[in-house]
Amino acid sequence: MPGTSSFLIVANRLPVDRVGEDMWRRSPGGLVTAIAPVLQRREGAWIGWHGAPDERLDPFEHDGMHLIPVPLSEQEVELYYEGFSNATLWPLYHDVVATPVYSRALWDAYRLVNERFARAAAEAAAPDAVVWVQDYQLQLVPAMLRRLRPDVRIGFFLHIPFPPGELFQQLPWRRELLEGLLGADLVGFQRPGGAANFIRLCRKTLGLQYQKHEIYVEDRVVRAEAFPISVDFGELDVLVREPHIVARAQEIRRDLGNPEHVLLGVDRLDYTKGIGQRLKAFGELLADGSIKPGEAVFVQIATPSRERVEEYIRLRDSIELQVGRINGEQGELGQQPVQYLHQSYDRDELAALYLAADVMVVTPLRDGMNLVAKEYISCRHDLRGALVLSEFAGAAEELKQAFMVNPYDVDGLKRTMLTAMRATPHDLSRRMRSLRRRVATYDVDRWAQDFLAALEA
Ligand code: GDG
Repeated sequence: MPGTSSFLIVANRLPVDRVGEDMWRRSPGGLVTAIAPVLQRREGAWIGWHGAPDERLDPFEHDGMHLIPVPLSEQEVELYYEGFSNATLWPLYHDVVATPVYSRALWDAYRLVNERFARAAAEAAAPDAVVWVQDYQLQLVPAMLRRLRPDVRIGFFLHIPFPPGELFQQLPWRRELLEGLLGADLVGFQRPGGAANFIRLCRKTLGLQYQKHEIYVEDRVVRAEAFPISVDFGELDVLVREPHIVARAQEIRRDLGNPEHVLLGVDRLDYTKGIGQRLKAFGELLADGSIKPGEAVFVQIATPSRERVEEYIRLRDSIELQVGRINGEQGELGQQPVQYLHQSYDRDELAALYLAADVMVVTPLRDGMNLVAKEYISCRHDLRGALVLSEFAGAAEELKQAFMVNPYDVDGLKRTMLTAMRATPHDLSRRMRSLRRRVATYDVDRWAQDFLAALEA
């Protein structure tokens, strides 16, 4: 029996975190920030795991959204989520910057959990519903759902990069993954390069014919195209003008000792984000005297992430060692050049930090998009502030006026950080004005509208 939702989001996680018995709060993170507003407007439902293992919950309402929890066992969290999603696909899709784990047990769990999500979607979807499946954890759902419900329109969006064939071909289950995605009517990517990689792989691995963005699968046409995700420019632009945010930004600078330059990094603590690279560059600038003691402070917010996955445990140790070394060698009593915070903050505090920072340092080794870069731009209506941006972030395709870097090139990174610190107000405002035009036009609404218009066309 079909369900009643004419619009469905299917994602690994529900867009909420539990804050007490039956108390929920909208969660931070790229995906939620982007999609929650769309769902509220469309009065649809969101299918996803609620975050606690071995627990079944009934559907519930939160913040104007109908939420349908999918249960996961403790073992599935380990094998499907921490395992195949975050120890296999995540590193494979990010240039193999860590070594992917290939294990049949992880794959079996991934398939099983994808099947459960597909069944939940099939039950909730009204006849001819629109179903929008999100991200790398659920790449088999489109084909599984199509088998159960050939009447629905299925879109899929990949938030992380789609790798070139040379890397993707490592995957023992490469055919199954491609076939899973091809169950969708529209497969969206962050960059045109991702769509091109996918199309080429479909031809090479599955022998499918294609023309431009269209792949021919039996009697169907599947479109593969880029839809660069964005942020809620308007909301941030209004928020940072509020007196309490302005006051907090000034207070942050005071607390840091009013240095000439505040540099800022905001990332999940993830090995793709290039946190070690930027700290190395900053540490060397202090050590070689390019930056005088007390002249600059680097604030690094590293939000806790995937804390049980081995690579992440190692990364945390290595970053914390590095921070300790820099502060130990370059600091003075009461003066620490790196302020490292392994904590989560609320939106207001992040906005105040963006406003307080002279130089935003975004240096991923590979990143689907990177919303932090776009959030920083949205907050700088004062046209001050410099964005240092890795050419390997999806955002680099759009944000050409940023100070571009190759994060693997330490000398280049040092030079660019200095250039950004010393840029004239005129240069900064010229760049920021153009960056803001781009993000204001292509905001998150535009992203969702473009994707859904293409899906429903
Ligand atoms: C994936 C892709 C793609 C971070 N710390 C806190 C916090 N955040 C928010 C940021 C930003 C989001 O989380 C992070 O988004 P990113 O895009 O930078 O990175 P991923 O988490 O890796 O996201 C990425 C994205 O999906 C969307 O498609 O851009 O490439 O990897 O919004 O502000 N938010 C709060 N407290 C924190 O401590 N409230």
